[in-house]
Amino acid sequence: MSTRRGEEAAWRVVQEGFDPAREHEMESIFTVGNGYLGVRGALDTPLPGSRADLYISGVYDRKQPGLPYSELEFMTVERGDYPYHELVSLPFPFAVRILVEDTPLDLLEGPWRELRRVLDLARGVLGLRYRFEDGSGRVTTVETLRCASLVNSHLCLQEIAITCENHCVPTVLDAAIDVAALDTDHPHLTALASPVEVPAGVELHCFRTEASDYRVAIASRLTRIGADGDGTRWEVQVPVGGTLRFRRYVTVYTSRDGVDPAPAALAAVGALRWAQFGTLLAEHEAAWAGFWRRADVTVAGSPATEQALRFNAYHLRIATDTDPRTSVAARTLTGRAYEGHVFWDVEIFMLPFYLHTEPAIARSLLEYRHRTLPGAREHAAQLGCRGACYAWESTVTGHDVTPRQIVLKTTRKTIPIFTGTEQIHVTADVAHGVWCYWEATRDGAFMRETGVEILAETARFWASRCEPGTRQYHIRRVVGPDEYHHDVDDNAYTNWMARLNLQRAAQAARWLEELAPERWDLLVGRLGIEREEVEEWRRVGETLFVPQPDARGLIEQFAGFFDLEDRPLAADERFKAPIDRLFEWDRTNAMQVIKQADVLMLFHLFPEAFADDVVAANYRYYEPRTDHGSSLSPAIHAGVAARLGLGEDAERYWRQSLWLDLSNVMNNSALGVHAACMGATWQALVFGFLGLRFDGPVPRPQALRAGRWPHDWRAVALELAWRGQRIPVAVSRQEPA
Ligand code: IFM
Repeated sequence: MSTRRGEEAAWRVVQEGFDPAREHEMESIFTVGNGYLGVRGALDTPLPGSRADLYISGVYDRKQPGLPYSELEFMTVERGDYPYHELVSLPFPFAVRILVEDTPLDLLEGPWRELRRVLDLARGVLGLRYRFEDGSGRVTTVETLRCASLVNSHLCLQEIAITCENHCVPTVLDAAIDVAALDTDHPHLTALASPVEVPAGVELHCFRTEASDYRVAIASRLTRIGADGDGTRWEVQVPVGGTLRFRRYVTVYTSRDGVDPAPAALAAVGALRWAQFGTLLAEHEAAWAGFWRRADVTVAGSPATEQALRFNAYHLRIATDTDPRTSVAARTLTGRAYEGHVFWDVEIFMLPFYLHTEPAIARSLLEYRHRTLPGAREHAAQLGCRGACYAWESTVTGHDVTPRQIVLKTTRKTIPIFTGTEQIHVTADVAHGVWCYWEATRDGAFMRETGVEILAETARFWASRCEPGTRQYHIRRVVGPDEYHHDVDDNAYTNWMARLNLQRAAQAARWLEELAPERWDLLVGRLGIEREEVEEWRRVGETLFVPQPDARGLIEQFAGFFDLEDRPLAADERFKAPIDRLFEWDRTNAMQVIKQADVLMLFHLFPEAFADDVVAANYRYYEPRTDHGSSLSPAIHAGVAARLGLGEDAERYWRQSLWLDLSNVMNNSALGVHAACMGATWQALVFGFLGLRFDGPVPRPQALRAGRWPHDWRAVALELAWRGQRIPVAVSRQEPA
């Protein structure tokens, strides 16, 4: 019995009680979504100051200067007129207000006895239970359930049950969506009058985004079970102990969906019958069950690990779907940090998870990069180069939306941001993603129609960006993964990835030319590729300087890194990077202090390319100099430490990464969950603790690694999608005889 309870608990995330100071963080964690939309997990009656937002993938608008960037105190200055700068927040579609004989059930005002928020990961539903007792001793229990359908991405479902435990007085449910504070809460929106007649009992809200001119419609229809008809406001009296039950359909459409959103939302909500509600919920749950068959990881001996892995997989799933016009924002559809921008996080940190669980999603994420090639070409031209340079921060067109300056709200101090023009490794990261997809799927159609073009255009960028030296090419003035250093030359990670990009582009070009010469000729004609260009990619790749291990086995992060001031980091300076580190950027730039895994990224991505002693020497050197100011860092350290048999380090970093949002390790989960960290955690498990290798006919783990697992793990099992098959992977710890 207790085992079953443990097993069930590993499928749930539960919050008991209520702490107003942590409410924004809870809203991120308890988000429901389906990749088309995400609704933060606010209380059904959101509190004043709540960030009860609905986000729709791809709906961006011009920057609102009053809204923060990546942290609440980071503001940005003038960002120009680009209309797709910032993910738009829309009103909360699950809002209800409940009154017991004119007394609102209010968590801040009235006494309440119980609050429980349960995210049921297996079913993809969020349940809330509240128990209120007012000044007259009247006890009312409210239970709600909500989800964003995984089957019909435009549909959300909600159930509300109100039990009048010890009273029989008129009880009111008002389910009107709150649009009163558009200016402050949803500043990108202008409310529009409905262009169509709205049937009685149905609510329709129409909006327009200011600069991007998207139209959005949200329709809501609610009924009381046992009553006839629909209505937004209900006043009912039930006998003592009686329960009032309501159900709501919400439909959401935008002009991006190729329809007129208001009639589409109305028609969709109107076409649903109440008798279907149970079936729609069951279909949604069946879709989640299907996902878990592909994505679940069991860790015998550690239900807490299973639970956190499931929480991460849940969030990665609700972050995206198969719409190739959009990708995954750094904080997904759960919050507004980084303004909804897409980074290298997707290809390097998340893609392996999708590749091996939902390859169709992986494909669409790469198609997004194909569709955004025009923006990337413009970006390359702005940087004085040929080909395509992907934006460090991208939204829907591929134009670079990285702020050039950040202003600290409290002091008005500004810092320049170099990443938009210098963190160009993202271009090679995308190319690497294309190659990984090809390796994992052998999807020839994708490679012919999409992959080769990305590889070719990115290789052209590098061929023009690399500078010839006396004997070798060099890449100067970049920011590597470690963002504390800018204007650096020959960053090992960037150069390694650029070389690979050039080599693979040459390889893919040859492949296409041999396999489908007419297709290659078309591409050559369309892109104006000169015959000698492919040879140039090969030659530049071959002669590009890539830092190698020195006599100590160390790879220098960039030219001159070892000459910088070397001051050991105090324990309390790690994981909570002091804000000065960013704001005293010129001083930081002169020190050997690293924000996140940089050289170590190479060992993570290309484990076979480096001997253990080289990996160990670099880990020993760089790890103490890294402050993990980025959530992308701990999982990489966990995986590399697991390879090296540094069990204690591996476990410590693993724990930090696995529970990063559930424990609010970075103290900023209020602004959305950290999707790259979630994807990297999965990789630390699969490539680090299981040591998965792809050097045979099918991927295989290295059973020996089990000796380096956290002490409580007995066995790990999962399935991996690989070239059209599903490969079971199971490893057990060998108990000493
Ligand atoms: O892409 C990352 C970067 O590596 C570190 N800062 C945050 C970005 C978004 O997650």
